[in-house]
Amino acid sequence: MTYSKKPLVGIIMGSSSDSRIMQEASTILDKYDIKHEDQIISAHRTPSRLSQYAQHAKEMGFKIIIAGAGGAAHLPGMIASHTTIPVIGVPILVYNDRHPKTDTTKFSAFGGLDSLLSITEMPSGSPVVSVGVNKAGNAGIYAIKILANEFPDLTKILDQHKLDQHNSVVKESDQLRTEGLSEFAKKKFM
Ligand code: RP5
Repeated sequence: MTYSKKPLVGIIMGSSSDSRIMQEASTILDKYDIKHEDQIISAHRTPSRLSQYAQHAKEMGFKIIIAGAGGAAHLPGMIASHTTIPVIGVPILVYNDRHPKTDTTKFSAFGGLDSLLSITEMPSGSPVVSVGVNKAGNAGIYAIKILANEFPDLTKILDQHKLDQHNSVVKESDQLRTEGLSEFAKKKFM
C-alpha cells in the first residue's frame, strides 16, 4: 500500500560519502512503500542550498526530515533551525576513501562520538533527536513510528517488524541448540 503519492520523508546527508550509511534509511522506507526524497546538502559547502532546502521541504509537505552528517555534523541542527519539521539526526562515523588519505585519516578523529555530540548537544530550544552512530536504519523505523500517528495502518507494519525480529531470534536460538554453541558460532562468524 502507498501512503502518499508525494514523498513524506526528506532524507539529506552532508556528503556523498554518507550515502553508504544513509541508504539504510531508504531501504527500510522502501520496504514499506513509504516515499522519500533524497539529497546531498552540505551545511558548510552549500550553505545557501541548506536554507533553500528548508523552504523546499515545507512546499513538499515532508512530515519528517532524516539528516545524516559526520564530523562537526552541523547539518541536522542547521536544518532544524530553518524549519518546524521534526528532524531525526544520524551521526556518521566519517569514512572517506575518495581522496588519497592514509588509513587513519579516512576516519574521523573521534570515532563518531564527534558527530553524536554535535547532534545531541543542540542548545536548549532547538531540539534535534538522534539515533546511534551509523544507525540510519533506526532513523527509518523511527520515521515510520511518527508517520503512524497520521497513517494508523503503519502500526501493522511496525507490529510485523517486531514479530519478524522475535521470530528470527527464536529461529537462531533453535539452530544454536541443535548445532551446539561452538559449531553455531564457527559457522556464523568464523
Ligand atoms: C561532513 O563531513 C559529511 O557529512 C561527511 O560525513 C564528512 C566528510 O565529508 P567528505 O569529505 O566525505 O565529503 O560534512
